[in-house]
Amino acid sequence: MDRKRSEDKDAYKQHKHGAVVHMVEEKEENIVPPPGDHEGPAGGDDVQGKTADIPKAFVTKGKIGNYEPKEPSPSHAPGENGDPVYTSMDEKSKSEQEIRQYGFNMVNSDKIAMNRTIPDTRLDECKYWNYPDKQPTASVILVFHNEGFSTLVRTVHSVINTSPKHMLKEVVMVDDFSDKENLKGHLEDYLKQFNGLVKLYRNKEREGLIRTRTRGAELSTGDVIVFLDAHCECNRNWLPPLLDRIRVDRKTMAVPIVDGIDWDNFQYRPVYSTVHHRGIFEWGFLYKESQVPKKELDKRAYNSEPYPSPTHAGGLFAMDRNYFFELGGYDPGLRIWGGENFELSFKIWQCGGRVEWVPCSRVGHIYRNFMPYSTGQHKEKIPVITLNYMRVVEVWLGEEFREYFYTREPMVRGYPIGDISKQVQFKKDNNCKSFKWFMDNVAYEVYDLYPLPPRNKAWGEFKQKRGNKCWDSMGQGMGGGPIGAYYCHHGGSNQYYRLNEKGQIGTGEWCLRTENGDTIHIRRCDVEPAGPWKWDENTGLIRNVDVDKCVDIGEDNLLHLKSCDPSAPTQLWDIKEIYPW
Ligand code: UD2
Ligand code: MN
Repeated sequence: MDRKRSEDKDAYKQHKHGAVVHMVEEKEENIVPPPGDHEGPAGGDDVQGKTADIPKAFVTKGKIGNYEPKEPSPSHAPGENGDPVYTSMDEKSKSEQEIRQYGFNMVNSDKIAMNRTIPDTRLDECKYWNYPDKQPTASVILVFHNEGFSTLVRTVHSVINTSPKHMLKEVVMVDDFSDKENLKGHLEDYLKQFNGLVKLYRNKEREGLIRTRTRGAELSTGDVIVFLDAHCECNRNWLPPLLDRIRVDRKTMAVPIVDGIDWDNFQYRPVYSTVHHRGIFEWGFLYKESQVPKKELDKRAYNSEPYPSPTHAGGLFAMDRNYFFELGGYDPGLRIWGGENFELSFKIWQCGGRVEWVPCSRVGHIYRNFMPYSTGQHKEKIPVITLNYMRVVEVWLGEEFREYFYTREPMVRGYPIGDISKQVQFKKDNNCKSFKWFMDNVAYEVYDLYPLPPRNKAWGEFKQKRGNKCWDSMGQGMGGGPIGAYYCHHGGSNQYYRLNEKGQIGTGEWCLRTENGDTIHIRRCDVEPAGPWKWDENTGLIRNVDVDKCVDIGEDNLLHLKSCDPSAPTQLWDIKEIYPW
């Protein structure tokens, strides 16, 4: 695998997997007792104001809500109730082959019914909401590139089975130039059973998920566009609570809670059960989720009501179709995969709309074990994801906040990102608010969870002044074993560190620290002490001020803290900027 490609894949892993969730211990909260009569959702003041004269969703005590489905009768088929299914010994090699192709175990998926049942993962209170009958109609848009067949069509079945008929105008499928044979004529034939409710379009070339979604929106005819990934299973009554928020305020992006479905055994697992979370980010724009500040929750009368969120993971959300286009849709300069979630959320918040997470709407999503497709033939020397982030940063962050991104990703500063004049003009024409406003009023917990990074003093490869070894993470990630020194490859990635004015040494979103006064490990930045480290440019010594020792290469090729010795070539370091582009 060439380095560029493998960097894209690493970036993918970090961006949506593994490091995704800012873990917060889930405490059992008191679930609100059976709800009493209440007109809601209370929402924010602005929403209340605008909606004084239109019908509201409401809760009735002990009486099941108007769109609640009947509980399905239990069956013993594989995967029912979201239970796991397993691969037998004779299926092993076939399933491994499928996993390599799709990132999912299709052998197991093929055993599961198209209309399998999944557990109800909502708060109990969700059953008692009543939603006005008159709702905007929805076009559910599924874009796909080389997806497995049964997971793809199970998504279609699930959308249709779980949506009230009069609310679902159509399912719009857009094939982003797949080359898998089973997605060709066979798919058209399969979709005939839906009698025209499901429409299939195909791209003439690979556009990436972002442009393909915009095309799907253009081809849609419903009032609201609802995007889902092409490997989802919708939970009970997921659609009305999303549409209802848009009915009340058309400038709301409504986001369901995304449960997990296992890529191997297809077990359906709730992501959070009682503690509400919302989407945020750190300064390299890795997507994070964290507990919703109490202040926001307290504005609501019921624990099952929607709450505002700075951003979302990207794949699953509903929006007024015209509003999407009033905002210019996605920036067409974004490529293939990544960053579009930030672009749209920042644009919405800064230009007068809002993003809400809706606890009573839950949809399961299969998280892949790896990205099975390439991010396309691009001439770029940096990952497309980073390039996308740069476009978002340049348009929406403004001078002050843009700097924090470049502090976190100094290597890409100045990389050409193409024309952004249309986006900048849009922001001006619409008097969109500043990123500082957004930070102070919407995403304020980010200040605490991911403090603004101090400026870099030096960054790049930490290379021996006399010798040819560089600091190297040696495949160790956050929480892992000690880092070492290895022959310099000048390619960044695992040999790429930053020293800042506060004396922290960082790599990616993490910091380096010693716990035992001997070896050096990758740990969270907020765990004190992360150093401080002092680099003496003249001698080259890098001293850990806490233990008053210097970084040395041990016999074992790991970095160790030893008594400082400016004559030891294993202790003398240059910090050299690298620009692989
Ligand atoms: C997450 C989002 C995803 C998208 C992505 C990029 C969730 C659950 N998923 O990654 O929706 O926002 O982040 O930020 O929030 N696809 C194409 N063309 C391509 C590549 C992908 O049509 O060139 C399709 C693909 O078949 C799928 C959808 O786009 O239906 C999303 O791709 P993914 O599932 O690989 O992304 P995911 O879930 O890792
Ligand atoms: Mn996905």
